[in-house]
Amino acid sequence: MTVIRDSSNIAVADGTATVKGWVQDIRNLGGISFLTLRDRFGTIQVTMPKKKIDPELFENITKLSRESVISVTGEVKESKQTALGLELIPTAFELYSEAAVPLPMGVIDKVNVEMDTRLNHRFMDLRKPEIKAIFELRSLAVALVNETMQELGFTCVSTPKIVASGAEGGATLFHVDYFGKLAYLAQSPQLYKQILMSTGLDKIYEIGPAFRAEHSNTNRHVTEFTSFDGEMCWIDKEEDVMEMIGKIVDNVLRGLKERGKKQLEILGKDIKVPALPYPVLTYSECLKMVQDAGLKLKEGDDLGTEGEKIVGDIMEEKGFDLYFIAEYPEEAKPFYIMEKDGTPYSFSFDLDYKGQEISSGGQREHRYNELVARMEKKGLNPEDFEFYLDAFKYGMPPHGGWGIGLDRFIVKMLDLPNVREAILFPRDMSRLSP
Ligand code: AMO
Repeated sequence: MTVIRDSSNIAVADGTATVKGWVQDIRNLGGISFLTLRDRFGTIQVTMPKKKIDPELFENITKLSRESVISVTGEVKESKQTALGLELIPTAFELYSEAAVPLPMGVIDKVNVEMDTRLNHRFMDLRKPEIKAIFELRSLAVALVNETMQELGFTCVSTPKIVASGAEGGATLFHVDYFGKLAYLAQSPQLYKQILMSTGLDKIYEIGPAFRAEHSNTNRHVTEFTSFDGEMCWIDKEEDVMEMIGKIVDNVLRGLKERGKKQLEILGKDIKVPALPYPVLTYSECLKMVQDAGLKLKEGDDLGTEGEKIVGDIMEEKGFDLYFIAEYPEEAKPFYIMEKDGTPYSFSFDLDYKGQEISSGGQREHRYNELVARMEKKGLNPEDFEFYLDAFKYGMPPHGGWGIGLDRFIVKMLDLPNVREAILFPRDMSRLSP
């Protein structure tokens, strides 16, 4: 008999196996007891007919506390009553770590536990297969991004996270005391991915942490998120970047649907893979939709959570989950975005997924003088950005790029209610641990 679980966790010889894991549950029915042992693959039933088992072994196993970590060695038998089709009749066991009683929260109990309680005891929360499955899918998403980007000829880079200037506005900068000097935590790799465009590494990507001192507690903002950024040279227009994002997102969604079947089944979810190309709306069209729905927004305003939701509902009715919103007013976009000459608009876009922004990007201003002028228009001092501007003085190709919030991407893909569900140990205004 061969039982394949994990080479490190089960040894099968002549129907004898050793399985290591957590005691999920013990049921004593007098003459027979059952222990459910859980590992990362699922559960296996340890069956203990009292009369057939050494009395001391029976006594020691059945008095174990839930969530203790043990190994059980025994005889593997086929069993029609168990989900795995197998059961283990123990001949020996070893206790590695005894779990204290009571548990801070249950693993299999069907009671609703508040998100705060779950996050306070995240190690325990993650023992639930449906929570663990989210992070296995997230891991697969990262692997698929890496595969896709390498295939498309992008170079993977890592840029500094302790920085001298912020790119995404002063309000969300975290200050760091850097040996007596003021430094910041990087809000995005924006400045560095653009500097790299002047080097000949003309297609780069990064998956890394980004920090924002967000002063509001919402279900879509955290203070530390994972950003999947890309930047590419030689573009003619921002549509070239949008086409590239479409290709990448499509490949990742297809891969997740195919290779994440087991986890999706545990979660009871399916992934819809929208057809390419994703539709493109303009900001002005969206503003009108939102105003028609009764929101009091004026030209230049951010669509905001509510506005994005309204557009999302309209697009859902038309059968579109993923869509671009392009041509934002230049005043709504950062200094590094190129203005659409002679208009109040810019060569920028957001990618929205089921009524929520998951990415923004655009064509960058690569012309030195225009870039400095844009900085000044936004009230920034070009002297604070010398290290960045230098790269624009000595030959900078036209370029563009994007930043996708990986956490939000996973959340929208799986229809989770809160961005924190896709982050192992989320950080927000009121949470700094675990
Ligand atoms: P932006 O500021 O729009 O653009 O951020 C890009 C994407 O990052 C995610 N995101 C967040 N996710 C969770 N919590 C937050 N507080 C948070 N803030 C942002 C969102 C968002 O769409 N440099 C540009 C990108 C570019 O042009 O290349 C930038 O950072 O999914």
